[in-house]
Amino acid sequence: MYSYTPPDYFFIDDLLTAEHKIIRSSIRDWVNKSVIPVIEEAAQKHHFPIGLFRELGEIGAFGPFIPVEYGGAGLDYISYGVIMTELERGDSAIRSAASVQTSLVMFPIFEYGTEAQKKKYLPSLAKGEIIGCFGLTEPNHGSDPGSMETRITDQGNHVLLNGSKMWITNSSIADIAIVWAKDEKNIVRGLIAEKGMPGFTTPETHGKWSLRASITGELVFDNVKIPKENLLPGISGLKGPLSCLNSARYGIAWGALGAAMDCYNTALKYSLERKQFNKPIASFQLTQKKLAEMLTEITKGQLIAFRLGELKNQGKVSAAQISMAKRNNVEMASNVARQSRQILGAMGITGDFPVMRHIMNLESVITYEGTHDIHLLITGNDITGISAFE
Ligand code: TGC
Ligand code: FAD
Repeated sequence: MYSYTPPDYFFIDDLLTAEHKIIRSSIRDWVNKSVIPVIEEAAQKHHFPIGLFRELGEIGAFGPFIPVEYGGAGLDYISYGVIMTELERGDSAIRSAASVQTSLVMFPIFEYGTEAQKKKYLPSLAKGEIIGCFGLTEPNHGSDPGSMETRITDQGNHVLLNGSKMWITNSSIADIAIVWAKDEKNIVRGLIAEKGMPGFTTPETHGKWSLRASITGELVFDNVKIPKENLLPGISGLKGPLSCLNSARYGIAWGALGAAMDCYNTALKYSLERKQFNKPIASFQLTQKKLAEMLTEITKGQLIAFRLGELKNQGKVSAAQISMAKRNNVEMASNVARQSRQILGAMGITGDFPVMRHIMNLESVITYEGTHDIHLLITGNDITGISAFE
């Protein structure tokens, strides 16, 4: 019987409001009821449980910080964070679905879209009636999106879109795609491509060993006519997509805590129950060292996430602070998951426990939204004022 008691060694709960706790409790209940019973089989079968999409909308996981008038919940960023933690405790794929819909699709429409675009798309995105995806990465340009080759050319009342995007979460099930492409002046522009537009295809990527309960694929554009009213008028330049990434990376910094806490919780429980040499394995110093170090690192990650949330709520957070938090918390979760697997011995590699699934998922999380090393270089740049990217 699965049970979950998240660690809170430094009483971070005392810093949360009653509203944060109510939100967390309702998302936790939903994850227990709707995600935990199905996620292992979905991951084993490399299948996204699509019915969960509507449910994510119903529980308010899409656009929690978007104003109520556009279908969001008008909540603060710590609320967004605790939602992401609970979802990723279930599986990174579920958090990914909420990250993309909220930060990479609703956020750019809300921040940079026209009033007509906001009214047309945001309420149905919030309810999970339509699915969005975000196309920035290309086959030849991942860490360096500024070199993208996807192009728009002006044709009067529409633009023609040509190029391709790769590694796109939810590409083949998305109704709309936020796509970033360069115009004739080499300026990055954002636009909304819709499923079914002639020349727009979305081949799926098969055979992933990571994020198996999430759909990943391509976006291929062959002379796709995009009406000018589908351009996002409020932004131009690479800072457009990068500002969306700030929001998603913020969510991941919180989300990774959920995976880490689930692994810690699993290892602690198992080590108290599993006996070797006539004693619980939790009684051995080497097991205690692992558990103590896991809890220490989780606690540091919780403090970073909470402070990041305060800074974001106050409008004071920097992109570099978000990078540090994403990098630290994902690496921490990955290390905690591996230590947990060690404690579980052979059982750790089975689907009877969530640990191996978290380990595999975190291999994607440490790469997407900026790799581990790119975030290190962002911190280096922030400290020294010197970019080491080129
Ligand atoms: P650089 O010259 O530094 O900057 C270009 C312009 O952008 C501005 N800028 C930012 N603006 C907002 N937020 C940020 N974080 C920003 N970083 C930079 C900058 O001020 C400048 O503005 P302006 O007005 O002067 O033009 O750009 P660069 O070409 O040197 O690249 C910098 C670098 C490497 C940090 C950046 O490109 C980067 O972050 N690369 C990583 C790419 C990445 O994270 N891709 C993620 C794709 S989406 C995804 O993975 C979704 S996973 C979804 C899921 O399933 O959860
Ligand atoms: P590369 O950029 O080729 O990097 C390869 C290696 O080189 C990395 O270790 C990197 O750190 C290193 N490297 C690169 N440049 C430097 C440098 N200057 N200095 C030092 N080291 C460097 N993208 C989207 O646009 N939308 C999505 O929805 C999306 N979903 C994804 C889902 C999954 C499951 C995955 C795995 C990826 C997804 N991505 C998505 C793509 C993701 O953002 C990219 O994979 C990521 O940005 C890295 O790009 P890359 O894979 O091309 O690696």
